[in-house]
Amino acid sequence: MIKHDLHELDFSSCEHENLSKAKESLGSSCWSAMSTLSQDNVLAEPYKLKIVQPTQRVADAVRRQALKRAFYNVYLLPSEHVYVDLLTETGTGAMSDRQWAGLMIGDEAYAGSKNFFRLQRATQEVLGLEFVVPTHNGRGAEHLVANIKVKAGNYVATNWGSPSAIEHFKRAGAEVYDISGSYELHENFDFKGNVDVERLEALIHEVGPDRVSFAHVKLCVGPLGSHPASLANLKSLRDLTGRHHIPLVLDLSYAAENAWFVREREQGHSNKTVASIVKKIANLADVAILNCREACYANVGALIATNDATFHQEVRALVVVFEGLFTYGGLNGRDMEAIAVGLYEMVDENNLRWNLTLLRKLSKLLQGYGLPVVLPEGANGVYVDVKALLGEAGPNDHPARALAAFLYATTGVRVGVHDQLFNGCQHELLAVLVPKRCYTALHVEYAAEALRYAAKNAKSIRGLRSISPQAHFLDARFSIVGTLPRYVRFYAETVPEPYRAKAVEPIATNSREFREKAIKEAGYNTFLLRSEDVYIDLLTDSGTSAMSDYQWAGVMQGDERVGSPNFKTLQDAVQEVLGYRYVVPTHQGRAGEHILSQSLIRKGQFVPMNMYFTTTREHIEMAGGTYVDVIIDEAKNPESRHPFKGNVDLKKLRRVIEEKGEDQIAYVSIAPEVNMAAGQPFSISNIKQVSKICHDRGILLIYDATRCAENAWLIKDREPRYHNTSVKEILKEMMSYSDGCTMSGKKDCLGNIGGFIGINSRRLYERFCRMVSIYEGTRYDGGMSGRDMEALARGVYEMIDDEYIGSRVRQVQYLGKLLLDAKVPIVEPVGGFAVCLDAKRFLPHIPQDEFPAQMLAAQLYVNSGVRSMERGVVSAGRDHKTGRHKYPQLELVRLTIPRRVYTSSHMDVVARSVMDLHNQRATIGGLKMIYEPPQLRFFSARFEPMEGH
Ligand code: P71
Repeated sequence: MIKHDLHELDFSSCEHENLSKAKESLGSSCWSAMSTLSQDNVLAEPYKLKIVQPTQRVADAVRRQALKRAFYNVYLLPSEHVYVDLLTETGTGAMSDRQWAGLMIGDEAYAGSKNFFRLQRATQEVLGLEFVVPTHNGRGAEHLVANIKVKAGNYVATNWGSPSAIEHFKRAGAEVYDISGSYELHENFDFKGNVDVERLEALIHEVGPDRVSFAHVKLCVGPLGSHPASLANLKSLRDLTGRHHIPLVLDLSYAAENAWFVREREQGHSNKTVASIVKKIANLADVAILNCREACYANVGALIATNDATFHQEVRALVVVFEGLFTYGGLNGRDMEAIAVGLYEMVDENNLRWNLTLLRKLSKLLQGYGLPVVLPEGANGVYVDVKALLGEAGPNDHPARALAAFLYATTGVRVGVHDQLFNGCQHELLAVLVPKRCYTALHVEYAAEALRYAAKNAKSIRGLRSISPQAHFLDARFSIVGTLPRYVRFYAETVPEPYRAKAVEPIATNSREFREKAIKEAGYNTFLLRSEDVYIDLLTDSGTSAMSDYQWAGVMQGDERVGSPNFKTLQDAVQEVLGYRYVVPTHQGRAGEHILSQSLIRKGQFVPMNMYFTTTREHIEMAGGTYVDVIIDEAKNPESRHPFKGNVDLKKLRRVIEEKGEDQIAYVSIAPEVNMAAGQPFSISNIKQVSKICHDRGILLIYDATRCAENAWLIKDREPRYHNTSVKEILKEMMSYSDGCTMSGKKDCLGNIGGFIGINSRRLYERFCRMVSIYEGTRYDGGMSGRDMEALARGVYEMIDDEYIGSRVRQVQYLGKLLLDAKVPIVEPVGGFAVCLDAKRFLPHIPQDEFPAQMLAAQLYVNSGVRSMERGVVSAGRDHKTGRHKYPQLELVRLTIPRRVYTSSHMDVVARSVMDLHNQRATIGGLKMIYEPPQLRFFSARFEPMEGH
């Protein structure tokens, strides 16, 4: 859990929820054997976020108004007014990157689309069924099946799993007969989804098999929540229907979850794969329906699959009437492709395990808060028994709906309702349905807090009255009995990420043996690993951000012609957000450094900096300049808790200028959030003075603005005068003290590539432009594509969103806090983009010329697949004059957190692994360098362990 307010964090004394809390809530089974991370103990999402969709907090007044306009029916609320949306997980989850890629290879042919054949193959491989007809969604499939299979006046026996199916059966003239098991809501039984086979048998005896059109069973849904059926139960159902030649229609939308529970709870299946159990279940069916919105992470579509050639012909004949052609069934080619990919993901056990882990976490939290949760936990959500919660004192009229309305109005969390209106459900349930791969542990914690709050304040809810008696539950309208009760404003301790996942990218786990081999082959250099062999990649935050959906929309709007408007968007963004007059695009940061250094430095000149950065110094030196360090001494002491260790030592700065002479100073180069000092910020009061010193002497002050927004946030957090100032304003002020900047667009600006120079002087602008046209591209693109400029421009606006940047930095601080609590030596205070392990204190027995940080990074990878970066003696390189290693004071391993990519659960895994290494630190030895390139050696140097290790 991340505290709302960082001011509350006092690292020395604060008692903070740490890993043991996380461990508790995730269930201890996940935490065993952590030292060798493998697929069997996934603790965090088995994916990273790839596209995020920002969510807005919604003001109280807006929510109340929205609820009124929605006639107190949460299903009628506009989603943009919902903060955390747990209304339904059907069609609302995040597609994988491969599914999104599938959209791009949609073959929009009318007949015989490529994507249909891929879909057919996936159906055969995953379900083991030969024939498939797609339909536009579940209702489309149910409609066709009802139309073909129902004989008017006959019975359809169903477990009441799908309200829309029942509607279709009735419309086709069937008498609907309930064969759902008769379990109590709170009965503790593993398979409350079991079908009442005896009841079906009784029906067959009573009316004769000819009068039963078919049996219809939807797995893992129903009036009690989302409970599975045992394989034995399904088999006996199959035996019965088979004996009487009654077709069995199985809705397999939750077959994978059902299979998971079969393996977990039913004897004799513990060594089977989910995929094999799914196939087994599917093969019990004469007709299978699959709602792809529920089953396979798709936003649209369903399938009818069968081995029955005659039935298949019938479906093909009818699909053209209601849906489309048999090779597209009312779907885009691209959606068929996304479904085909999704079918394989449906039986992916890493995904399933995590989805269910998150649900279990939610259930445990709610139970801990004393809410009456339906147990055992089911497949698609957590159900809260509102009658038990509110008791006699609660309202009689639609209590669950009233509670859902109150929950939304007060907290912005929306949940579903299962009641009489929903499928004639006899209970009053809040259905907390978590969209798959979309929300994180923090969202779930927030929702749990919201539910606790609503439950506590619900006593005074008076209920809702229906004003639309015949309406479907989605459209029903209500008036409120009395008024919404007065309430104490909701305050959550948990601050969830201000976005949800819209696309995810699977990440690999592998064995320790595999990683030992991989790091050896990489010469113990994490730069030389293949990313596909990395589990959690904390090498860098550079170019690794997840872009927002809005940025991706910008990618689509890239204009690749000469004179692209995308440059103008970028120029406007830089001028508006950073305040520079002129903008010179460059393909990334170091290109700007090249141009700047070559344009401003005369051989023999000096560049004072607040610590060096590798590429920046390289370019200064290549231009014949010399870097002079003017950062405060505290920056080099990892134990100093100075809040602004990025500050310039003004005395040092004045001295350099005096000693060298003003005209020997090419410019002063200052970096916000100093990279090599573990992300330490400077303060406004310091930079103001630096600016004055420079400008009094006619010296240019140029920023390396790479992480300027994070610095601004840290100013807001740590510099008392700025607590109530927005990041946007702080940043504008910060930048106003300089004359220009280079910028790597790959960090704070949320681009995957790109950069620019901002400059106020017209003369310098022209000079830079001449260089750009030689080395980069034109002055209107800097070698970037139109789409990248557009995405970057949009990122520049997004980086100054206080919610976003706060959440970003809090995540970093959270990891730091976990490590500090465990007494792991890290650089303090924790900066805004990385947590740095202090290798000198971590491995005091390894001398610096045996590269302790390099080895620590290698061992972290071996331990858990987490990739980090050495920032010590290897990165510092050699002294050009003496040829000897430069021995930097800081010997660090940087755990760099990409933006909007990983979750707090990933941070828990990282922390756990570092602690593990710390416990066994005495066994770790040093390295010797066996290959060294001439420049920026850290990228490609190779090492091997010292003898004896
Ligand atoms: C980082 C990077 C990327 C990197 C660069 C060199 C070695 C290892 C990793 C890049 C920066 C940066 C600062 C403060 C300029 C650049 C170059 N950082 N200034 O931290 O942090 O920008 O990568 O866009 O060319 O992993 P560029």
